[in-house]
Amino acid sequence: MIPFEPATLYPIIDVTRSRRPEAGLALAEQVLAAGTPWVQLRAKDLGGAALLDLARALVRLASRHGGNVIVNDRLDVALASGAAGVHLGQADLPPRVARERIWDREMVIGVSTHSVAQAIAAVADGADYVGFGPMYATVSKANPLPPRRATELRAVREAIPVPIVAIGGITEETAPEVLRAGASSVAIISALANDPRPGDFARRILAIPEAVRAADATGEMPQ
Ligand code: TZP
Ligand code: MG
Repeated sequence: MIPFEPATLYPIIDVTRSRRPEAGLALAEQVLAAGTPWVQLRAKDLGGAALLDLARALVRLASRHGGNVIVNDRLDVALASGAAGVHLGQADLPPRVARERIWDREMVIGVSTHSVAQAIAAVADGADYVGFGPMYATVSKANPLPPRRATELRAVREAIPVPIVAIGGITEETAPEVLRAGASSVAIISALANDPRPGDFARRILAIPEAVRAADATGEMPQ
């Protein structure tokens, strides 16, 4: 299995509602070219056939850049497209069942969680990483839960050994504090897609650890 070793940015290419598949691929190209190793495809409104076409195109694109694709919600599409992983919500297939269905295929399985208890359960059930959030108010998800607190994220960090991908309303301004609170990575939809230069946005998020190290050395906060 390709081990899930996330960079600080985990971009979600969301073609739900107004965003067209072609625009999603163009955005993905820019973040992959910037060096992002993992990209999630989220397409709540696409049927299986259209989603499979898009997932296959994204897998081809990612492999040209040495990147990997995780498909949101749909294990069947993840398997059929040759994606490296699947991301499951609390209402989707349980990770243990998904793992059984993969048979001899090795796949990264991520699970969305919203509490310490859910994070512990997800890892016990075979999650390779957990999503945690929402950290802030978000416009990208229907009926989001209230924002979680940084103290909850710290508690999740102490409770589980796998990478945590924080999500929900994260921006370039808030990403450093989320990473400092224990997230391995920040999952971002809108702040990335709305940036006029998504490749540069990705490069700046990917460079945060370096900026934090430099700031720690000089005693200044990273910009
Ligand atoms: N799950 C919790 S918040 C969220 C999802 C899928 C949406 C994140 O998008 P954005 O635009 O970065 O807030
Ligand atoms: Mg889901």
